[in-house]
Amino acid sequence: MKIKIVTLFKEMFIPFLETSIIKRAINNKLVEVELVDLRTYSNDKHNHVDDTPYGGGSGMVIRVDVVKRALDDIKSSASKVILTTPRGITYNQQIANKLSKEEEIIILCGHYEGFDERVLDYVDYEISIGDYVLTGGEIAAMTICDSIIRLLKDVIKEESYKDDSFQTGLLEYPQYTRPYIYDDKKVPDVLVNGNHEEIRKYRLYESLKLTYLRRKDLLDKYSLNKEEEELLKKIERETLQKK
Ligand code: 6GU
Repeated sequence: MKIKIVTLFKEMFIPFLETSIIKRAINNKLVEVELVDLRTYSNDKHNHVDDTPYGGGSGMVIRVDVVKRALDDIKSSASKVILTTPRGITYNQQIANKLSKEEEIIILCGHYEGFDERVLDYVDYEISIGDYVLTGGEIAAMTICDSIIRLLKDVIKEESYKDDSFQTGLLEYPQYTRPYIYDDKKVPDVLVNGNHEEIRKYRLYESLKLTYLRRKDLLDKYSLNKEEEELLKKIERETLQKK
């Protein structure tokens, strides 16, 4: 996969691209990431990419002609163009899974100033990463990149993400490692007994319980199998008793 990021702040991406799993994925050629400076596509001598808004008001607006020149230069027939904006659809794992199957994506980093509305004619998706406002789309672009890159073949072992919160539709079960006792708290017995069937059942139960207690909205979308239905009934009974 190829990811092109169009931004006025390329430097923000350097530590992100040069650390840990993302760095390794790039070095192993599992993904190619290109940083594109929008300013290169300005056509005035001061390298302006924005101008004052029609109708007046404070702030500046990114010009559509500058963005279009950038896209014309870097777009291929396979590219999907994403604009990061708080107005977009809220990003989630399902969108990450879908985007991870694309050959090439271009991410246009939004800006607190905003883009000329006509930019939308050249964009496939408008994406927000949640209901809060960032000063620019760079952190959103990194979030999107990170979540996509980790899903690409050979970047991490599939076992590492198949139980992820949201990948299954349930929140992930709790994990423990050494020490066995810490501050008088022991690791649950079932995890040290070596009975794999019991461990599987315990983890499923804990996953369901966390999701039930914290994210009922996820559970409503999830289709339960027979075993999960039984476990959930038990969880419902137990929480009612506690109240
Ligand atoms: Cl994509 N951009 C900005 N500026 N703020 C956001 C966002 C994006 N997603 C959530 N807040």
